[in-house]
Amino acid sequence: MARKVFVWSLVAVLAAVTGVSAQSDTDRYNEIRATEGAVGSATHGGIAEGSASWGCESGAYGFEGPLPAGWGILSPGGPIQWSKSAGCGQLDTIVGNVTNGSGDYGCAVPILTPLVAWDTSIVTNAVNTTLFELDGLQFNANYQNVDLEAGDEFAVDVTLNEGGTWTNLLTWNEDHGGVFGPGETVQLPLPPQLDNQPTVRFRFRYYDPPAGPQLGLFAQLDDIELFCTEVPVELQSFDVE
Ligand SMILES: [Ca+2]
Ligand SMILES: [Ca+2]
Ligand SMILES: [Ca+2]
Repeated sequence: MARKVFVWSLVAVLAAVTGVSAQSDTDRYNEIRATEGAVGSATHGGIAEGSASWGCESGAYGFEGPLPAGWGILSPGGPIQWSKSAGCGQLDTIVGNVTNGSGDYGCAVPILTPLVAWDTSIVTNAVNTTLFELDGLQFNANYQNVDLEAGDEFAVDVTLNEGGTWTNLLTWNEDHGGVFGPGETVQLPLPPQLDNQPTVRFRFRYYDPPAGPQLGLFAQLDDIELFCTEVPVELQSFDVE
């Protein structure tokens, strides 16, 4: 499954998911978005953690079981945090999974609490991409934007240094999906800087960037999958006798 071939049309996908077409993937990689959030302070937000990790050959994580080993919830900006299906209360009972996925899903629902500041991320385990080229990150999502002073955003970031610096790969500040579905299936191309690295972690961040409390509705995630191509060892190194 991990070697399933996708046609990752870089320009088309970037234009579709971010509205950006002129910027190269390297430019986007170099656009440092945020530095806060060392992964060591992540919790599990009340979701159980399993023993199997996620990565190039694990297939998708669809929130049906416990979190993959090493995943965490990082919520430095306030009381709202990603949780799983039933933890989202009325969003789950009234709306349900509107990501294009099925069954359980990840969700955060600021609209169901009093107005507060928030900043919550689902952070993946550290993936060792040695001997792999990363083809792309795929996930199902639904993001309901509130654009009062551009107060809320959904972003996907990556770190190669355990949260010391995060680099932005995608930002949404507009609706993606309908309140009652459908959702959106995202195929995010990944820059070559992520290939052949010892620790690659992604985060799915939902937050309100301006100072103070902002209004938010909800975000949902499901079926998060990394697509990789294994690089044959003979192309990486050879013995000299
Ligand atoms: Ca699911
Ligand atoms: Ca917004
Ligand atoms: Ca804020």
